[in-house]
Amino acid sequence: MAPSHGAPAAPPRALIWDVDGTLAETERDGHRMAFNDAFAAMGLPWRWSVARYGELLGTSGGLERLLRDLAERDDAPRTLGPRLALARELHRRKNAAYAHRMAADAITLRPGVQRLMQEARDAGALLAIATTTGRANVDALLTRQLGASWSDGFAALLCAADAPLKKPHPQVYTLALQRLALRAHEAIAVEDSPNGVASARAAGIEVVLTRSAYFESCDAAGALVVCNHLDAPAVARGVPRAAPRVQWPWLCDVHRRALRAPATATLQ
Ligand code: XBP
Ligand code: MG
Repeated sequence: MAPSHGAPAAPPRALIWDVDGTLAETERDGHRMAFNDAFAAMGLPWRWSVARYGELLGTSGGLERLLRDLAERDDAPRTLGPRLALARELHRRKNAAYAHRMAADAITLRPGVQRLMQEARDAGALLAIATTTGRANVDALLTRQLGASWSDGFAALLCAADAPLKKPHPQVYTLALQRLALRAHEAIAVEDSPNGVASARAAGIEVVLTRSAYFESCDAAGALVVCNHLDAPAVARGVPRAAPRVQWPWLCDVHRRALRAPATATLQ
């Protein structure tokens, strides 16, 4: 249960991170390009432009995204069995291509990600991951960016295989809370997209929205904090002055205020 209004709230005990778009620009510059690698490797003329991928991003999950695109194409298999088999093979190849791209250091972490992780850790908070992508994809990104023992720094890792009901469904966040043995008001999520914000909010967790390239002007409704990246100025619901960047003590403060006086205003 959340603390009663007006009661002092303890600092958050965990910071739960989304992966794609939040830790790095992996959608536009990683998965999209790896899907195109897979189309080329299978001799298919299809390519997803930056704009087309943006449309498809409303569908969470790479396999689900492929199936949506195939269903809209005249030149894809018409019957479900062959279409599913093609999507599965393309998805498998996409993940292999993605691993190659990540190993080549194609993508670096977004500004402020490592700093905020360290600040939370130094303050005694736990870190966790709650993502729609597969564990192998997270591993490919973070091994290159944080080193081979990156997972030692996280108390819980929840990926596609753990939570088949994809964002905006709250399953991945509900499971993360269970794994951490915490209640929703004891954690903060970091997300880059409306689907991600909706997922965390549906699990009862307050959210920092760090807008990624595809969501530069998305609706921030439901978010506690919104910023263009974690080292950029940030505004918080119900707090008149922007902060120069998202720092852990400030985040604890706005979270505490939110718990004491739940949402009356909405961020734009
Ligand atoms: C984003 C997703 C994923 C990736 C592709 O997840 O929706 O589907 O685009 O990865 P999040 P897969 O923002 O929650 O990290 O191909 O493994 O699905
Ligand atoms: Mg994301």
